[in-house]
Amino acid sequence: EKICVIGLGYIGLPTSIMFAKHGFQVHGMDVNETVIDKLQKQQLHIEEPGLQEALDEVVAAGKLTFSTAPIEADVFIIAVPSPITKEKTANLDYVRAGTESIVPFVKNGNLVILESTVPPRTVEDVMMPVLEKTGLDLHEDIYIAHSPERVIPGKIFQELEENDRIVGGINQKSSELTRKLYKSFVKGEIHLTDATTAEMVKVIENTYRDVNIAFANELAKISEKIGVNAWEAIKLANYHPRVNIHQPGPGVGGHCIAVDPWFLAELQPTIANMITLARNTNDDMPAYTVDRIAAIAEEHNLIRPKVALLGLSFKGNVDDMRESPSLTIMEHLNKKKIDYNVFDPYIKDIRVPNQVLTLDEVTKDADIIVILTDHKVFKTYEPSDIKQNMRANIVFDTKNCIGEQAWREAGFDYIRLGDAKN
Ligand code: SAJ
Repeated sequence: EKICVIGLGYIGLPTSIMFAKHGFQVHGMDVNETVIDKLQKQQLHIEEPGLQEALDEVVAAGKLTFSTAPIEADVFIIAVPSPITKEKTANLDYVRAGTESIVPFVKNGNLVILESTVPPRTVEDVMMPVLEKTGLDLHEDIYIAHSPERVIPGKIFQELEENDRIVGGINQKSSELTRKLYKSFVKGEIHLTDATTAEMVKVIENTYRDVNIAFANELAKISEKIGVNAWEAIKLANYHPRVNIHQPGPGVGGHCIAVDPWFLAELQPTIANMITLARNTNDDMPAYTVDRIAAIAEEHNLIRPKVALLGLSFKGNVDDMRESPSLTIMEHLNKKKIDYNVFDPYIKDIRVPNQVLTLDEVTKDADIIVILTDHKVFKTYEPSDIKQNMRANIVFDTKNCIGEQAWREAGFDYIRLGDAKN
């Protein structure tokens, strides 16, 4: 069987590789010529553990090819971006264009699968009208399903295989054919439903996480006022068998959790009150973090504080800066005219103003270190060495991830977001 994958990003590329590894002939297409040029030379445009080796293996075996146009196939998988507009609505241009691009190639008996995360009803109301242009009877001649990706960057291959999967067809046969296809590499359960429910399931998973994080952030702010360490309180509450509160932090980044809740809010804005409030609560965290930085500087009588930001990626142990709270924090620091440099050991080229490429440079003559991302490697840094390099010795840990004791012992004033006890 032949599969054509539309869109070769964080989802499309690993998914192409998985199918290529499991007996399919796969063709990957992307409209970005640079991406295709690179992939044809077996070079990557994204970072993910294990991706290079896996790509080399399937390309060498002749199982995966690339070009900027789709080709005829038995199965088409659309894995294109579905970003958000300034007005907080889904931009479905790529989904539309991706679907348009396969219209000339889709024939009787084919299966078309959408993997991109989309507002519920997109398959029925946006994709199907485009597929009508094939002239085929969409309920008789071909099969259509939504099978949302649910993998986490950094562990994509493991999660592609191990996670349960949701498959929602426009009819039973579409669902079953899609399940059979993914069963070639998915070890988790594959649950069948209809297309619109599958779209809903994907979006509410991320919305659940966003609302839960907003709750944690609110608890952090309350804790700071009432003499409590929110991290400790949350940890203890989570020993309850039916409680699972997430962690506070400087904001919610990435291209999923900070985006998908809007896909629901957009559909029913007057009903989605809690979802909207949670989203705004998390979006306010970068400004809150900067207010805390300014307050810390004032409490320490620093007239012109110099801040060392550690962490640019939106979460720990990845190089992905998309929608990172760090970027918003930098904007707020600019507005407040607070001096800063930023360093991220995962990002090895200069991508933003004020970025430096070594720990030494970022801490040089700095007063306050602000930890913004929970990279594991931060815990291996030697506070006493860093101290030599700094002016004042304050560390503000927004992710509770560097280990308070070592920094205190080295003579740092250690301050944690959401903690009134320090
Ligand atoms: N964050 C917190 N507190 C927490 C957990 C996360 O502040 O307790 C922040 C992180 O620092 C980060 C953001 O939230 O800035 C999002 O990170 P994440 O690790 O929660 O999620 P993503 O965006 O990398 O991946 C999510 C995953 N969804 C769920 O866990 C429900 C993943 O399974 C999805 O496939 C992915 O979105 C997606 O593509 O939709």
